[in-house]
Amino acid sequence: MAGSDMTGSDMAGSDMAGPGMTGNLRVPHMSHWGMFEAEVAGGEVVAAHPYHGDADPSPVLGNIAGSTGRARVTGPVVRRGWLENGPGPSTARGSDEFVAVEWDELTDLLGRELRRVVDRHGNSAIYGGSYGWASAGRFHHAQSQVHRFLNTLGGYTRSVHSYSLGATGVIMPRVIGTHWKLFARSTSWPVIAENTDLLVCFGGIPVKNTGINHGGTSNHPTRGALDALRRRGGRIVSFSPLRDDVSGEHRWIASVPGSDVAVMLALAYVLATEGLHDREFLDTHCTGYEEFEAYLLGAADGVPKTPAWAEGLSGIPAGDLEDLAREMASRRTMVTVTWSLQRVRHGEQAPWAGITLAAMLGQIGLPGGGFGHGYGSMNEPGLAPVPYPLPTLPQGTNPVPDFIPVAAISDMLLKPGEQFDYDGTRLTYPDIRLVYWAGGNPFHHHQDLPRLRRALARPETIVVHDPYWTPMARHADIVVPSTTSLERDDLSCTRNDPLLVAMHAAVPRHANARDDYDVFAEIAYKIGVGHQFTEGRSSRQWLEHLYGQWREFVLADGGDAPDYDEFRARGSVRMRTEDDLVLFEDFRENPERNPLRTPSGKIEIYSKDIAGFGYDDCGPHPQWYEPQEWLGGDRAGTYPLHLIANQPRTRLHSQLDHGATSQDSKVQGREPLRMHPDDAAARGLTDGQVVRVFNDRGACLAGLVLDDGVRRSVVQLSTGAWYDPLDPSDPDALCVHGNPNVLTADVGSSSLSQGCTGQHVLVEIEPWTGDLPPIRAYDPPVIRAR
Ligand SMILES: Nc1nc2c(c(=O)[nH]1)N[C@H]1C(S)=C(S)[C@@H](COP(=O)(O)OP(=O)(O)OC[C@H]3O[C@@H](n4cnc5c(=O)[nH]c(N)nc54)[C@H](O)[C@@H]3O)O[C@H]1N2
Ligand SMILES: Nc1nc2c(c(=O)[nH]1)N[C@H]1C(S)=C(S)[C@@H](COP(=O)(O)OP(=O)(O)OC[C@H]3O[C@@H](n4cnc5c(=O)[nH]c(N)nc54)[C@H](O)[C@@H]3O)O[C@H]1N2
Ligand SMILES: [Mo]
Repeated sequence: MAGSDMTGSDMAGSDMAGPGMTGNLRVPHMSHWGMFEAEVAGGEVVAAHPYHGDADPSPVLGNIAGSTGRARVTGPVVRRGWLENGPGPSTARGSDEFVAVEWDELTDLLGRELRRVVDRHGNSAIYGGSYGWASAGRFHHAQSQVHRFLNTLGGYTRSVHSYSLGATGVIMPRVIGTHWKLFARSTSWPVIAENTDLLVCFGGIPVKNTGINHGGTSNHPTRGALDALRRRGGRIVSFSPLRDDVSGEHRWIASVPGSDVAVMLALAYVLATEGLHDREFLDTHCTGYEEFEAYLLGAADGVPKTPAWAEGLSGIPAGDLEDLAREMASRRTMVTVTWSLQRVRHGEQAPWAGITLAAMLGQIGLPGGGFGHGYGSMNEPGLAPVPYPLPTLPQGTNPVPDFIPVAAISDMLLKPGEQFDYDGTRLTYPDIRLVYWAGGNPFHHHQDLPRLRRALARPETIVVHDPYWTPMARHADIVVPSTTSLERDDLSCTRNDPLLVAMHAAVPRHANARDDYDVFAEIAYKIGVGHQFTEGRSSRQWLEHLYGQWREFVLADGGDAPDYDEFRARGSVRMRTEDDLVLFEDFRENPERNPLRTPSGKIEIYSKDIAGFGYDDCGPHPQWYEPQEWLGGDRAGTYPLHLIANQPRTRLHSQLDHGATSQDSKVQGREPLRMHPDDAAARGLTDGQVVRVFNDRGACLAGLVLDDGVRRSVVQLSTGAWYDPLDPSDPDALCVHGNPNVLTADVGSSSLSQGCTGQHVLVEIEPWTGDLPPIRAYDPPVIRAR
């Protein structure tokens, strides 16, 4: 375990927390898309300067300057219908007007409503799953705050796993005993750059995504590592519908979206039939290869998974697959799978088949060989972890047993009392009366927004904390105006970054906004649980307390960390990291002494537990299931374009969609949709035109961008344009802005994981011939005084 030493502050001697060249104040700060100095003038952030140590800062920083005062919730408000008629289901959510109230009235009202629901229906009637990324910073992290708050009230129905990794989070623990170690203890970028000969990437390694890291990051090494690998003579092969999923030189294989598992099986078939697989590794480190091989060769179902079979599904010539399989077996090869491949129906199969293919190559645990999941999905994979726990606000305990897989939100609200399958159990949807959201935007993250709107009409009360008038805030009954991280002191760090950063408030609180912590504390005091929530500490005292706890770990580890005031003044502290990791190196060396946390201690190519569940949509070994939303099926007869709803290049999710970088990418104010010129010509469409994208679930407008780096019959429309219904009172309204989730299906990945499947959807596209409706998404709703 090599480690870099502790060198104290990385910013000592830099111009952080002092005046910069323009004479304006600059303070150190952190966002999920990187560390920066906020330059402040006239009470506003006028520039976000990337941290000088960052090799490849994210362009998303460009959204910050000048944007943080727009679209803000300026004071507490309550929906008129709720205020006048009291709690109850309502289809007026999303089109009703709001009434401005005083803070004292708002916290009274919230306290009383929470008490009512708990007393009458019990704590499980509160949904506090509250998924979402919120902002960087360990203390003011909105999820931690809302969960701690609801726990002091006696708990809430929670959610498990994420929209990011719904399928992986359930399948990988069963196959390799963990899912997070795949990212946090992944083979490091320098090891890949120095050792990998052939990087075979399913979904590419999109550098655009590595700008982001949950909780922040001080460096972005991906682009540099890929360049270093190529300079050494390493090669990159990318299976992807988009050429630019790998930046720079590589071999682009434009396979049919959703066909990756078929391709992986065909590569495995060549290895198995030509004796290129590592029988010894499969015997010593894996279980169930025999069952899988029987399926592969067709003994199980009469269909050998040959390259010719895969050609029919993927469009990739069988000969190319044969050559690639042989090359993979002859060189140091790493197989990588992006997270997007599991955000689809049957999402378990791609990572499971990927690790099985890597196991057959026998290079798992060798430097630069084996398997990777999430290189190019997030900055974290490939970065060195820190060896001690991070400062963490304790969330208390939640005694309520009810939970849902996170993407089952609409199902839960629409089907109280109904049963469903999840990971080998039968769960029952609780009867939710109150939904409490802080730090997330379901109108960004959830599928089939028309259905979500119907679901959100069901509860009696919806509470949303957000700094901005997001579509979710518009659908709330009670809207709590939060500060942004730029208005608060905090501290930030993540498990794979060497810097603990002192985030300094750059600007005063906007209008009548308050920190989530202060709002929760006030409600908690009003209902008699104040001390449990605050433990008597102010925000500033919490920061010092959390820092102090963390400092103990560092000192015990022989490191050097200054006291709190000195830390604030320096701006950051550098931690030790575990450099040059190789994923599963220990397990490879000695699988008996370092077993995986699976039932067999080995890689489970076949899972007896999953066999026991008997699911028809997730069997006991990786296999090919025909997707619903793909070009190979009947539905493509009606909706012949495969839309990829991937992560936006120009922002994080829906955050700061009104910022400069995001706005610069829009076409006539609409979200850009990329299409191959041939597909456009076939429909009489031209570059820069506004188009209508539709299927039987919904429709949106988008701005056309022609690009021959998009596979034919595929279009790409990223997530994140704020939902902007032409008629806000109609759940089926056209979104005039370009939110792809009006089109996506609200269907779980499988009975096993019930994860988000928003990445793929079939659509048709036609010219928009009507008048161009204005974008109103960033304008606040109607708010009246009492
Ligand atoms: N079709 C499709 N849909 C997808 C995906 C896909 O690939 N395709 N990807 C999915 C994935 S991976 C994810 S992670 C989700 C992301 O979905 P979300 O995480 O819900 O999206 P964000 O836009 O990051 O929402 C964060 C919200 O927190 C607010 N916020 C920021 N700071 C604070 C604060 O201090 N306090 C409070 N109270 N609020 C704050 C922001 O204003 C914003 O509204 O989307 C998912 N949706
Ligand atoms: N700039 C930016 N970066 C982000 C985010 C963001 O909002 N903005 N969000 C972050 C979050 S929360 C997450 S979870 C990660 C998500 O990380 P991912 O889910 O990996 O990211 P995506 O961009 O959705 O998808 C990556 C690429 O997969 C390709 N792809 C899609 N379907 C298929 C397929 O069937 N086969 C193959 N071979 N390729 C396919 C698409 O071309 C797409 O560009 O991204 C993170 N990074
Ligand atoms: Mo995510």
